[in-house]
Amino acid sequence: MATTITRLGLAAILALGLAGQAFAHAHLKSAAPADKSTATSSPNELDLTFTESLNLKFSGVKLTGPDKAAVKIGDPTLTRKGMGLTVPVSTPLGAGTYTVEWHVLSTDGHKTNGSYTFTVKP
Ligand SMILES: [Cu+2]
Repeated sequence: MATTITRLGLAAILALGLAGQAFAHAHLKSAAPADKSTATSSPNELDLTFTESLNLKFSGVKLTGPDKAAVKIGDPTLTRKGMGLTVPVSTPLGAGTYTVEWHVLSTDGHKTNGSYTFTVKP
């Protein structure tokens, strides 16, 4: 009897855990260059990792330079089982602080967005 109750309890915990995951939104977990970091050379890509897998078609990144002008960057690709977004940066970035604005649609259908900055100081 005690074993049955324990099993039911475990099943309930598992079900709650899975439901919680299904309803979670995609939040930025980490990035390279990292938030508020200083890069000693121009990065050749922006690499963002999210907490959920993404729908590439509705996800994107915008890079703004120290002069507030948009920097031309490549098309994003999905990495790390759909939870990573990698964007090539072919334009060498001069010294200054850059802003990365991201917007994503996670595969559960929720949209999230945010921004962070990094500094290039060669
Ligand atoms: Cu969600």
